[in-house]
Amino acid sequence: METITTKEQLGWREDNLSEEQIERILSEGLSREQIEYIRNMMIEVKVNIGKHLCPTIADLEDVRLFYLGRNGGKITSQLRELGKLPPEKRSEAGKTINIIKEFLIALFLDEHNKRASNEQKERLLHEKIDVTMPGFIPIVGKKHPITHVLGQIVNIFMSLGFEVEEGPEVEYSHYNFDALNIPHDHPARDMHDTFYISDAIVLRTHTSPVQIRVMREKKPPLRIIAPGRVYRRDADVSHSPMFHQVEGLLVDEKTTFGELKAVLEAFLVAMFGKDTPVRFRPSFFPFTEPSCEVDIGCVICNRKGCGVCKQTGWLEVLGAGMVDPEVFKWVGYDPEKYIGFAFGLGVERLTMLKYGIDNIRLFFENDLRFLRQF
Ligand code: 2NL
Repeated sequence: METITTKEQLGWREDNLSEEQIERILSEGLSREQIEYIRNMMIEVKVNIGKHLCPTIADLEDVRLFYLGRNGGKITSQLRELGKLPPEKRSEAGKTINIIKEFLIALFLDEHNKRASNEQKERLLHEKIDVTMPGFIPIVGKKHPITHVLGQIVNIFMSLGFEVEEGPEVEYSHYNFDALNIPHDHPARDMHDTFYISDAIVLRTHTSPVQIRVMREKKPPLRIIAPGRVYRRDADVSHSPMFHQVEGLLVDEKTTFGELKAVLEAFLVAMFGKDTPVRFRPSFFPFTEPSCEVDIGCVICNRKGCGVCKQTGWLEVLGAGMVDPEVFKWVGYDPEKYIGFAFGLGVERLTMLKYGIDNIRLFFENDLRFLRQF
């Protein structure tokens, strides 16, 4: 059988193959029949991927799969069936089909690249970006009004030298009630007013137990605030079963009621403005003696009298007093040596007064129309 190793032997006038491809074929020393087979196969494939037959990458892929697809591709199948040929024919047929496979892989890659760059050119030609179109405004979150006001309160007291302390929301009734001199028959201890986890464990009804814990661990002087969630069995327009409180405590060897007044006045002026009227009224708490309640001039009606201040011109914003010696005894402080003041405020109530909100439930319904206003 004639083996072809030079171009002259081929005697082709017009080549459908490149110089490199011809050299590659000649290097294998194939028969004329095999070489014609390669050339005819390349012509067939080129016709099938001619521009008008498969203009897009997807069309090209269909043709590629027809020849090179893993399952049933024409060339792939031929490679698989080499084993069925008589042994003396296998080698030459194998070389032939592998050359075709090699040429086809290169051809499809080349055609793919041509189409890809054409498709991009087309797209860029027709795609227009209107830079004058309005953009999308991203939805930006913001702080919950309670978080916002709680942060303000904490910042004001920190500027007055108070440190922030935290403690558990599930608390011993000992720390929540007994330590604070709250008698066993006090209505606050009732199952109807307090969430009991068990006989001895409650959801804290105020953050005072945080201060009890700190006093048990640290010696005076002490200047702390305890912000956090508290729980009471109560629900109406001004009460929520969960709300936020900030309590404060200062303990030293010489502490006066005048200092209590100065600290709370400084806080209220920082919170509500420098001309805010402040007044102290006598009151009672089991954990302070003497005790007082603190009012500010009504921010809604400017002390003329309105529905919010119930025609009194004043709004109650704080409870406070000098720490009862019984509390000091409970935590192991000498009541003859130490004296202190304490205060407490409800964050929801303060926020409602500050913004003129008439229903506490608005804070917990997650209605963005409400929350976005702050
Ligand atoms: C109110 C009244 C108050 C306290 C809280 C307190 C804490 C300790 C000792 C003594 Cl550890 N007192 N806290 C004192 C007076 C009033 O809160 O109306 N809160 C919303």
